Amino acid sequence: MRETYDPAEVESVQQAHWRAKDIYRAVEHALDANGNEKPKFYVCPMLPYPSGKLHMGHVRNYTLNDVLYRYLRMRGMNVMTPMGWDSFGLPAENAAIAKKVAPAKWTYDNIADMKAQMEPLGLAFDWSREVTTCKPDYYRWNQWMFLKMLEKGVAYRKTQTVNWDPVDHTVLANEQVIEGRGWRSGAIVEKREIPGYYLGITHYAEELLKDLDQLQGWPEQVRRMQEHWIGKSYGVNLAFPYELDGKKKELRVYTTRPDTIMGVTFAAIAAEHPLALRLAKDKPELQAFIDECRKGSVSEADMATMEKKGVPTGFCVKHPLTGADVPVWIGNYVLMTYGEGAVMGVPAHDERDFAFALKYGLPIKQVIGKKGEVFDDKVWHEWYGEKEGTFCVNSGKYDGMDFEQARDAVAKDLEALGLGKLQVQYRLRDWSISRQRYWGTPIPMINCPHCGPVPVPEKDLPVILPEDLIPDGSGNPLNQDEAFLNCKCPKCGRDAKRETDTMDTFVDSSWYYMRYCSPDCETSMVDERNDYWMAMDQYIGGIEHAVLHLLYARFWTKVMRDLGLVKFDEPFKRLFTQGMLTAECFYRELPDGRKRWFYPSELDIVYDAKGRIEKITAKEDGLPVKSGGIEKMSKSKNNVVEPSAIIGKFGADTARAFVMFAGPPDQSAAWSNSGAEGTFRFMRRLWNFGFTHQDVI
Ligand code: LSU
Repeated sequence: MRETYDPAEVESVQQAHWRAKDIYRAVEHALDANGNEKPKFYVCPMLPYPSGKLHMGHVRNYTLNDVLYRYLRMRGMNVMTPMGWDSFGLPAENAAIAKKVAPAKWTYDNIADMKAQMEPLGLAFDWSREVTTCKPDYYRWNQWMFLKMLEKGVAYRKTQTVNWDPVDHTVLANEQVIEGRGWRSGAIVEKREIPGYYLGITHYAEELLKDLDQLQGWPEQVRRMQEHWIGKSYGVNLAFPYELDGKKKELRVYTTRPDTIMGVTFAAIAAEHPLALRLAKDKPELQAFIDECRKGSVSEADMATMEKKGVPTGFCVKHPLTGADVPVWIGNYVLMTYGEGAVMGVPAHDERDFAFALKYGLPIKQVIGKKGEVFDDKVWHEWYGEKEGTFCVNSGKYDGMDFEQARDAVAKDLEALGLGKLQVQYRLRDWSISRQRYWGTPIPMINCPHCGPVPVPEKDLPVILPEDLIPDGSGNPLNQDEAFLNCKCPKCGRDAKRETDTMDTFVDSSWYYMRYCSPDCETSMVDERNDYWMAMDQYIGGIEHAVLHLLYARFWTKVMRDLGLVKFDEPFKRLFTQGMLTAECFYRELPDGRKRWFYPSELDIVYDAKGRIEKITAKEDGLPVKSGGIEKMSKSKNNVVEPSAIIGKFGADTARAFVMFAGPPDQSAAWSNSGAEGTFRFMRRLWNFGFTHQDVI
């Protein structure tokens, strides 16, 4: 043992020793010294997108994982922890467009770079289990599962209104539409009716909700977020009858507030509602409004914030209980894809309807009262929308009833008339997995001009994605790739075309953690090794995946269970969500009001005796620079701390110890150079202590 602490030497020698002995390879059913089977423990961090740069946030996530691994291994458990690459998706495709290289090359190069950046950290990963989701030996099982889901009716094709970017020629997910424009092209997003494949996650809505109770090892916050997302509500599905073209028809709406039914003063329908399209035939001005509504996004969030507009159709439906005329409006805030594509307008007790009625001078009729409160029909007050501690007024026989009494009584009366019934509804929508993009798992379907969409036979899997195409931003290059495109219909044998849409990348992350258990299995998606390691004992990752990834993975597991592939209901017994790493950022205001952000290395920073900043100046001109406070590490603010720089300066043990000492692991923690130096001094003291006492240790 040397007297001076030289992390570079210690770490490289030690890591070479670990590698030579392959000591992190995990084996099923390992035995202890007495020949007894050790208890197993599967701890897994969320795998990275191979962006090319390892982030300090990754270091925190993976070090937490590593510490738990080492602790439990020392406690005599058979611990396994793997690593892999979430390597399909838009970042690779966009980088490919910008750099004019194939996304495959960009991705594989980045994986190699990131692996090289991870290596010096000395993490205890069992690399023999590495999973790369963009490789055919992995994604073939996405395709296989898709076919199984299709057989079971869990996967299906449907044409639905989606966000369409007219410049990038692709469908955008709701979160990719920012203020009505495509996030990449900036083009005003249009609504389009596009066919795509959906996974029936809503079949599992009730179980996904109920099983949250099993997940006591998850943060309460994450369980609540999933509960909210699933959004179970009890309401009434009811009909407003009308007559048109000599036929008796019904306008159906769903409401969670049947207690307000006597306050209905209008009905609003979506622009694509069949009734709207029918009425527009007689009234051209309606068609103009419908066309206007076609622009704009279909996200719920945008619906909530956009300016509400509407046009009266001049047509009336009948109130189901009173028979009174209810005027029908077309409203830009009503979505065809949510509920029935029509809503009952109760302006006195719904904030959106209230704004709409004020704007268009529609009657506002109070039907809910609260003790000691006076109703005012000019200004919205929170209590108008409440259903706790309120009672019906101006509602005839329902007067005085509370919410539940009124809901049940109204439902009963509607049912007796054959015009409605109680219905449970979920906010959760089926998962749209089709992406009009190249860099993803090909959807294993063949479009035949005679037979329609036909599934690729199982024996022909995988459908291989060509890796040499270079997208230019004008749409999916698979559409131009004859070798990929042309095939024979498996049903009739005539010429057909392959489906060119690919799957959402969240499909890849829905089960990668199971593939780690049997990464080399060629005959099936998972094998008995998965039964040994799963369910996972501890999952560690960011809170940003609280809803999407963690919900999809739970759903996917339940489908696998129903196919007899696994025996458990829930994939992750315990979940830990680490906090973000933050760092101070520095800026100077430019004459035009924008901010120029400086890297800390471009500055001279003078600290006072207590470590507080006294003065900041730029090296280039000696003029003052301001502190922008502590913010999430972000490229745009130039406050990203590079792990390799820290490891180079202080060694991996300091980087690892710093992120562990920086604060409670579930809370955000601020990076500071002085803190890193302090940690380094601590490591040196520890080394000196070991050196001094080496004969005792
Ligand atoms: N590939 C997905 C992903 O988030 C995960 C998959 C399971 C859907 C954490 C930080 C992040 C996550 C950062 C892990 C960057 C991998 C990452 N992380 N801070 N990939 O590469 O904490 O929460 O983005 O647990 O700044 O690192 O992140 S990722």
